[in-house]
Amino acid sequence: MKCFVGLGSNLGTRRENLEFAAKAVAQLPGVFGLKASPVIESPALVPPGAPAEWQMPFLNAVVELEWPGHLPDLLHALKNIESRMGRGKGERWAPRPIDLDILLCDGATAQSPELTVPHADMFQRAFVLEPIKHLRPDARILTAARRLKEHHPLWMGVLNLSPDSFSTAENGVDFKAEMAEAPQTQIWDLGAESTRPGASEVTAALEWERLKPALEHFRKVHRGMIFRPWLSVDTRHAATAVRALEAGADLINDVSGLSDPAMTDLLRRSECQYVLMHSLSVPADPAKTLPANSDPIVEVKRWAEAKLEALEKAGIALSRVIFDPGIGFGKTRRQSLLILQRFEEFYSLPVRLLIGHSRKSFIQHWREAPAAGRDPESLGISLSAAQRGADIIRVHQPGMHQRAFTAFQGAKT
Ligand code: A4P
Ligand code: MG
Repeated sequence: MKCFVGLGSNLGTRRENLEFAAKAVAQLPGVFGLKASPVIESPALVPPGAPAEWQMPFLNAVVELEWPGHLPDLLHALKNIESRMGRGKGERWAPRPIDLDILLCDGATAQSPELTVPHADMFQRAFVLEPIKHLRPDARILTAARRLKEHHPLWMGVLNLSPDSFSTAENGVDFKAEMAEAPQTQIWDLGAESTRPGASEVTAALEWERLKPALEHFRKVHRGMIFRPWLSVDTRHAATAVRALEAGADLINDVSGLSDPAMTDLLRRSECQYVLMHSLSVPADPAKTLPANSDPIVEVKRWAEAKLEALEKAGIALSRVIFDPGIGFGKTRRQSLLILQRFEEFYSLPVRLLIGHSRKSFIQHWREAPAAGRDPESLGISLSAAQRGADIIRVHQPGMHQRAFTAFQGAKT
């Protein structure tokens, strides 16, 4: 049966603890098909009156796996891993190198003090819902996560390989350096074609020439890791997407919103995740915007509903799809701003939501500045989007956004 196991660590080398425990779970006899959620960092939830030194931030993640036996046997196996990793019989909720909880199992429940499945508190806990929603984004989990006050968006860091882009990485990408700068980046988005207004179009061949070394480097740096960042490739060409998936990409970020008919076929044949973005033209044409007399949110949602229906009809599970309303693509400054202000209206769509506002020209609503000078405004918008429960936030300089958000959240609660 399919089971979801939650992992938490707030003592010692937290990331290594998660990795070690997940490998131990993967190696349990009969376990197969292990899939990992992204890792999120959250403040410790501690009981009232707990000592101040218990306030050590957690790393949390979820793994999905096939378990061949009964639930009590899985609990027993997990407790074994916990004790092998030095988890003592400490007080309830005390800091721990590892905590392994059974969250959900398909087709099985349990109801005793030794084992309650679904986990008794999972629908109230951001540190469970935020990672699990990226493995199982069903309506119940998405709704529960959005109702909570605490949110942990995934940060998607932009890595641009195109020489005419406004954020050029000069000699390809050094993932180790990027990750040292922004260790909590859960997704890296590699793009070889600039889509900003006025950019020239790039052939699929040139696109691949730029992407290939970066993808190979990414794979080498993360070989053998269970909790590695996801790699996204920003392309609207199915021919490029095929090669990227073969080279290990996890996600296709398609700013053209399925304009290449071969993309649907490709999605049917693969298991990747897919970002469906609303746009009217790529590269963005400032002259083509949504009609002035229409409600932009209604228009964009209607478009999304039709595309999602088409994807579903083509046999593509919506759990793999992420919708991005496409700030700045076919929208006036005011329309882009409205999308941010009324972001909650997109919650009725049955998928996760991504926001990509970073350095875009609508920011000049507040202040005229070239793209690279728009980071303070981008950061302000990120905090607002994170607070509203955007599932994924795509930014340049992800490290700065993560640090700001951690402080924002810490100061707020
Ligand atoms: N148990 C019952 N149901 C389950 C289940 N579904 N999975 C029993 C695992 N165990 C289950 O757990 C206590 C007993 O619960 C076990 O003997 C088992 O038979 P434990 O792991 O020994 O003790 P614990 O973890 O201190 O208690 P508990 O109640 O499991 O706490 P949680 O729910 O694990 O919460 N803050 C952040 N940000 N991130 C965290 O991961 N974790 C906790 C602990 C508190 N604050 C946190 C986090
Ligand atoms: Mg526990």
